[in-house]
Amino acid sequence: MVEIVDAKFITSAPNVAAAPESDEHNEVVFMARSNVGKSSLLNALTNHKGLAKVSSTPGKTKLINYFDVTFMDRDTNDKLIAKFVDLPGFGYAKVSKAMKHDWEKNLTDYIANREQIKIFVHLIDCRHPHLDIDTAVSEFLIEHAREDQYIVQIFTKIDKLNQKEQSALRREFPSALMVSSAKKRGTHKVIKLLYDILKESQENEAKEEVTTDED
Ligand SMILES: Nc1nc2c(ncn2[C@@H]2O[C@H](COP(=O)(O)OP(=O)(O)OP(=O)(O)O)[C@@H](O)[C@H]2O)c(=O)[nH]1
Ligand SMILES: [Mg+2]
Repeated sequence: MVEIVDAKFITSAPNVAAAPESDEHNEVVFMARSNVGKSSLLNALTNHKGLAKVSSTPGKTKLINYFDVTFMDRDTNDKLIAKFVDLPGFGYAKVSKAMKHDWEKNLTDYIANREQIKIFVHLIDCRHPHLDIDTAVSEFLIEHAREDQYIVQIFTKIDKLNQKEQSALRREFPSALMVSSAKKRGTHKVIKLLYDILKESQENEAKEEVTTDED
């Protein structure tokens, strides 16, 4: 079993220019419409109640927050270090138009220009799987993701659907994951998937370094 054994806040940045420097491609970016449950999921994944602030007032997280996260494979004792990045929620209606524009520009800049991103995690409220804004985000990601980057879709608050509704959603989005941070369901699958992607890409990068060294 893979677990996250350590997670700590490193820093906040207002934009991509102020993001922490790093040579690694090990960032997992969490993006969601405001109030979808992003902070709750970060806390559930890392088993750390107060890591990311959960709020009942949408749009509270306005900075890009960075966390150092240590994965551990309990079967092999392999460790892997990554960064989780909590992006500000998008599509929050109650901010002024100008502010909304700045905010969205900031986010799209970040997604398109932050080299270190390995995985985009797009969180969607399971009760509203077809919102225009989420479709727009999906399309933006598909268009902008590099060949070596991954997109993972996760439906949140799955405890709000009954079994029948869950099955229907699963049939419609067969490659998406489903979680409930409140009931701690689905979190292990998320951790395992992120770990497997990060691990494989780390090994590939190591191989590439060897080949370039030999040139
Ligand atoms: N039922 C249920 N409620 C949840 C779940 N996850 C989060 N919530 C609730 O949804 C609300 C928003 O949760 P947050 O984790 O703060 O959401 P966020 O996406 O980080 O929101 P912003 O940072 O404001 O954009 C809170 O009231 C949470 O308690 C879940 O799995 N199930
Ligand atoms: Mg939040």
